[in-house]
Amino acid sequence: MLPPGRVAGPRYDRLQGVAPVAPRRASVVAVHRIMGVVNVTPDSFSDGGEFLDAEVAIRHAVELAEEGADILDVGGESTRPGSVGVDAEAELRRVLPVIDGIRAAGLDTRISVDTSKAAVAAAALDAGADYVNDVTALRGDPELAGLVADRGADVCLMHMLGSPRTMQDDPRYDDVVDEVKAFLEERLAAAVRAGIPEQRVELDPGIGFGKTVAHNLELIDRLDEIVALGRPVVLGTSRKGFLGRITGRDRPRDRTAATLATLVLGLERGASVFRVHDVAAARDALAVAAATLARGWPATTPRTTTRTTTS
Ligand code: HH2
Repeated sequence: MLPPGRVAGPRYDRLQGVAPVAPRRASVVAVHRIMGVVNVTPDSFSDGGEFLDAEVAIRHAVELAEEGADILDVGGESTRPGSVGVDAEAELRRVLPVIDGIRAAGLDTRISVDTSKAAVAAAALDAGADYVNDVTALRGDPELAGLVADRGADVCLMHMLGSPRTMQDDPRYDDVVDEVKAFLEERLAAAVRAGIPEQRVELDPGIGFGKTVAHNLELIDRLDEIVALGRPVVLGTSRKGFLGRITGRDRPRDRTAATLATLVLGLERGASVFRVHDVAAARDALAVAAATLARGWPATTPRTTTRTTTS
């Protein structure tokens, strides 16, 4: 029996030895997930070139899974401000061996492929990916929506103003949150019209994609308004430039602590999926934030870590 005023929910059922209370925001009840970034690129803004070799990328992916990633987001094309993109062949040469290698290593962690191209998504899904993370929200390739619908894959639709090449050239909005929300609502409707069940769609405000520092901060602060659209919200703040502008940290890898602040704020406002480079740190920060909001913590570690080798 729970004491008066205390509620059980999906997250709290897993907690042992503590009686949970209602969270401050009802949406926090949903279980959060960590999406670990696996960039197989020479030019990503924070880790470009580090994991271009497939073996190194596979080892990195296995480590992220051991650290607590629920999803591994494998990408072969940088979308950093000013980037021009690569063709499907080059992207496939980068991501396919890594997806194959993750599955060959015996990991059953979900894999998303960070692509806007139907040819890349099709091959990635064949190789064992389950989820398409499209920063163009199905606007980049007319074939992609139909493919996602046919394959029954999950999809993330992200907001971006313009294209990566031009998006940071003086972005302007009357009300950034209202405009991002209207865009995501329209793209969700388009996805459903293309035959993708609404339950398979997640939404992302696209932090840093055609936004000033002030726009990013307002989106994080008012994230609950995006959550109100009723689909899980993905938050991708990890190591991004606006954190460097605020903290004075020039090197993206020095922005972990700054990133953690945004995760906690995002969780409290109801975000569900956190796309991060630093999975272990994110896992701890989110665990403590979630326990605080739930007024409870797991009596035992909820995740068992097993070592998997890729050789
Ligand atoms: N951010 C990046 C790439 N993909 N996908 C979603 N859904 N949300 C994001 O915020 C997002 C994303 C950019 O980060 P990163 O992959 O680290 O850099 P790059 O694009 O330079 O490879």
